[in-house]
Amino acid sequence: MIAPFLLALPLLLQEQPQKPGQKPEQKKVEEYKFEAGTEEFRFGTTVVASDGFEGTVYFIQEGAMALPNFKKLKPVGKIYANSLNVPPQAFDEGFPGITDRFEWFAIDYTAFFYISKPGRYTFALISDDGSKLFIDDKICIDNDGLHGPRGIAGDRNLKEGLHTIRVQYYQGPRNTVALMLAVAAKGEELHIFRCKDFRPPPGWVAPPPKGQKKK
Ligand SMILES: [Ca+2]
Repeated sequence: MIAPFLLALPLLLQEQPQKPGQKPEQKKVEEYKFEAGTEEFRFGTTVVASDGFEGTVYFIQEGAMALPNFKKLKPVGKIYANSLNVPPQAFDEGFPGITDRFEWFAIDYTAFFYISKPGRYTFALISDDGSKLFIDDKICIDNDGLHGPRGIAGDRNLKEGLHTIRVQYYQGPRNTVALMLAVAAKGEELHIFRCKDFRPPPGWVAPPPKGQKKK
């Protein structure tokens, strides 16, 4: 049994610009504490699960100062996780079953999630080194670059229904890592984002893709 982990980090609230090319505005918010939960703190396992994050692992060039262009890389394997909950820690084990590499790698995580209560949601992304959060293919948090544990928050209005989430992460040089994604609906405290908390209601059927006629 792993004890709950309380993380206290100053968070920057980041507002994404309306026009491409502009830098996001950043406001410092109060130091935030949240419980990281009691799961095992790792990036994921090779046990295939279709209802959480699917992470594709890549090797990146030594010396990388930012996230890679994933389209130009060949994947080395896949991992699966219900949440992204790796508090700041030393890391040297790599990915059992995939690779023992523990530095100069990147992971591209994707998942679907369902919003039952529409409204404004705050996300917080903590990483060592760089990371980015995309909701419905639009950037929500840019926490890229070679850096120690750093938390950035961003918010988004979400309609009822199914949404996509993508977290891109990279680890630069040895030996420390961190990757945590937290969420809060309006009036809630930030807590770890767990895919199982955002599943569609029983009996929900996905609408047909755009352009296809209903039968
Ligand atoms: Ca690092």
